[in-house]
Amino acid sequence: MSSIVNKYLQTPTEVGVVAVGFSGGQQKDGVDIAPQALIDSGLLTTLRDDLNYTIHHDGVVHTYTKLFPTSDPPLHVSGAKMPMLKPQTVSNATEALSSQVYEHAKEGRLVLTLGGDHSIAVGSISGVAKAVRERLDKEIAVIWVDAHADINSPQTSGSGNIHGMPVSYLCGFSSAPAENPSVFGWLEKNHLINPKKLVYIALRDVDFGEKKILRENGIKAFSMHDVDKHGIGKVMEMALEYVGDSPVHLSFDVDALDPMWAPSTGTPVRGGLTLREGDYICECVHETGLLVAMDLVEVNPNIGPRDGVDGVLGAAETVRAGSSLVRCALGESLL
Ligand SMILES: [Mn+2]
Repeated sequence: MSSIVNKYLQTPTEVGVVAVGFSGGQQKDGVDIAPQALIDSGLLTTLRDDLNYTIHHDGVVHTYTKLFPTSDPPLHVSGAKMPMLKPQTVSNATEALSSQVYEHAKEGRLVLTLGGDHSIAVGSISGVAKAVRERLDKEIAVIWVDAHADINSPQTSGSGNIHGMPVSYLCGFSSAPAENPSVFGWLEKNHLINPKKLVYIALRDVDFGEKKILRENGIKAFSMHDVDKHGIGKVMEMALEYVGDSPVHLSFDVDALDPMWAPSTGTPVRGGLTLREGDYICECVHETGLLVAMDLVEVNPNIGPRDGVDGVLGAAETVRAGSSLVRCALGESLL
């Protein structure tokens, strides 16, 4: 059990786990089987047996298929180059997830969301933001660790994939489109985050339109350039100073890690974090005692070179890396 005292959780030894087998925010199958792969690798047992957490988990990997509309055509939004893909599917799934996460967070538990693609952060972060406002009258800070900024609006997106847009919706830069107001129409003001309390780490593949959004809104970001320049130690010092004493939601996209460490992910980008640097980020966040929620997303066990015998090479490695990140954020330490 960690010796760090958590400042904001009412029951810091309890973790609410939501397993989200959802891939609708992008095009590749497989990211939906990640939660089961993480659980099968022993992640939850380790949290219980080695880190002494009480785990609240319904034992279900949620796919939300009952909530999917029978037809979900691409949504052409005014001013957009590409239509939004599976808009109602993503909206419905994240709405349900938001309530699930909210139910755990309002009890004062740490919430761990296992994805799934990164579109699910619209659900997890909104649920935590709402619960923390109600319970503590505070705004959360979000530490978004990712190769990508995921802050496209439907207008700036070059693909229409919603996993590249969650931050835009969470910041309130985008909202339900006039062409179909039921898409993310469920997002209320108390679900949103303050862009001034958002900090990125490990960015290295940011679209032109996203760079403009980051600049114009003065959003704090540490790219891989900053990690190279200052080292991960100094970057974490600066990132945590920026966060101050706000409750922290850590949203970790496994593609923040270099493909050498996490090859099985949908949009790998070379030049990323080492596994140790990723673990270090999580250890530092744990040590603050501010962590109230974590997402681990974009592990895709179907992606990677095939060896013809056991299936995908690199999948087990990526699952192990993801599992390590979660354990570090929840208090596993080297000594
Ligand atoms: Mn992402």
